[in-house]
Amino acid sequence: MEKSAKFNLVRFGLLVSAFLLLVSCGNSRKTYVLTGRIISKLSSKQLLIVNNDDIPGFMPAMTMPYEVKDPDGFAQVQPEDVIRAEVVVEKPNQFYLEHLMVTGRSGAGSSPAGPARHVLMIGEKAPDVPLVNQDGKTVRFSQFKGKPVLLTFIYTRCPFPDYCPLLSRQFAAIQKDLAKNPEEYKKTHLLSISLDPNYDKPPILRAYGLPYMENDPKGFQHWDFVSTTPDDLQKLVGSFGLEYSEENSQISHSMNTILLAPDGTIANMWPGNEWKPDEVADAMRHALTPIQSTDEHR
Ligand SMILES: [Cu+2]
Repeated sequence: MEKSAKFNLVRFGLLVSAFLLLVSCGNSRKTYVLTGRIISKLSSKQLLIVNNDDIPGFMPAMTMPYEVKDPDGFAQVQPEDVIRAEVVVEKPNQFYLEHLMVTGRSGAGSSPAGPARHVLMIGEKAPDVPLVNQDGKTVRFSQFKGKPVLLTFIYTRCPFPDYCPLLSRQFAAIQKDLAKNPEEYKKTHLLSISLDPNYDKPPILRAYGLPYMENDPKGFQHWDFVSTTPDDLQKLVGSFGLEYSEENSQISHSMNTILLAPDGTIANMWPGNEWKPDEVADAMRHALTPIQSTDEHR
């Protein structure tokens, strides 16, 4: 098994090199979103053999090995998992996966123990748990029906500049971008959900959020900072595929930013922190304008 896998690796490696020579000209760092199913896992090399879907501009649909530079992500995946990840291409022949996220499980026979949580996939509906915002008011996803809602998970005490503070800065950029068009602004909404419900009470969320809206509290009409009960938080992070644990008031967490379509189903997800605010703002605008079909279905 191990031996034939190695043989295949060499074969795939050659194939992949050939492809990359064809498709990559520059040597600047590029990222692509990969979706696919894990065929096997080689822990000794931190390699995954993935049957990836078509990755426009990078690789047609095929089964090939990927090096993974995300030890936590690597540890949590297993064969048969359907994943979403970022392919980082540094040079024509150098690429690896980052920000791994399990979005589903393939194979009809599920394990007898059964997964403790169901990670939602695109098109599925998010659980409508009550959330309490910076003003102490209860809000729910369902009350934004008809609007695309962008949500992410943060906590106010997060000490890592590249984590929650970065996500909040990116949300601030999206808020500003959408505000340029009052119609779009009115019909969209942002939500930052706290990963630290015991500490992030309404006044703390309010004080945290204000600077991200240039200290204008009117910004809260378009961007709520919310927390929920620890139980409901577990439900949410489980549904959105976040890894999160708390130890001595230090929270370690992965990142995922989710776009809910106007009907409350998941329209898109951006794991990690390397997405661009304008790309996400564009996705929100896109979700805003339903595709007008001129075809008559009969
Ligand atoms: Cu954080």
